[in-house]
Amino acid sequence: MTLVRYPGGSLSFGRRTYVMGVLNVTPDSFSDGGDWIDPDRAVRRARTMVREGADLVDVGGESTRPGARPVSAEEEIRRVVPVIARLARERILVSIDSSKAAVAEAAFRAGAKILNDVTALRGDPAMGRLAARAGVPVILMHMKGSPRTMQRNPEYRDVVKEIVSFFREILRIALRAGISRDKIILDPGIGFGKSPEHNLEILRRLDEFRSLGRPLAIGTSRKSFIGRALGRRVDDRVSGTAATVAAAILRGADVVRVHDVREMSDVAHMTDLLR
Ligand code: HH2
Repeated sequence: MTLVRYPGGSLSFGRRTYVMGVLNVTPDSFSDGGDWIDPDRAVRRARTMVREGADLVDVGGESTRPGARPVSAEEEIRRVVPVIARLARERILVSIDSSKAAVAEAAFRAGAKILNDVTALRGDPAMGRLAARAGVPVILMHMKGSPRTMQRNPEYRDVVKEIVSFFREILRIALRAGISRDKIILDPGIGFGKSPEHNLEILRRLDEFRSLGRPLAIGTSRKSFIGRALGRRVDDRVSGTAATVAAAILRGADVVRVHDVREMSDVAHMTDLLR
């Protein structure tokens, strides 16, 4: 069992899978853009996700979908902070999905307890030290390139080996910034600079990341490789997502980041019983 402490509590990995519900407070996210931009609706959605089995809610104010338009820190803060503050008051565990230190800092001040950084500290030189000072767990995700360019014909010799080496290097960088090893969670970044075949291979070989000795998070929910495999539009990928969630859990995923919380909580619970 691996205990990961956040300010005021802890997650104990190894016993069961944690379900992270996605809350995009954005006008342009790939599957739910515009749905939760209104703070009241966002808070209601978060409450529903918790009722349906989410252990934590991942709040983001900037879309990272391929080609997404960057957003200023001020705009991102304006979107996420009021929502986080209200969720924190209701004791809902919140992670902040951001690559900007100013946004993360405002989010921690509003009550977010976990950092989810899709750039793995590379997006903002101040992020590592900020996370260290805040004493929060940090999800470090692999991405090849930037959201603007990442889907332009990504190539790897061996996608899993390359991500493992990336994680080794990024762990060193995180430790140098003062983040303790036992606060780190790794995520191979499904869909971030990967072809559909790369995403499938990562999922088939997910157990190879276990050698790094840290909990694994994975975000397959509704992503385009599922649409490509099944010929389904973004609002019709729940079954495909369920298959990926079950497969990931059987190969060692500790956190699954999902939009369809009710369905994926069932999948996670059932798969945990079969593991
Ligand atoms: N995927 C997305 C965003 N954040 N964080 C982690 N750790 N892992 C992921 O796979 C991941 C992530 C993209 O999905 P979504 O938030 O639904 O869309 P958008 O970036 O368009 O807001």
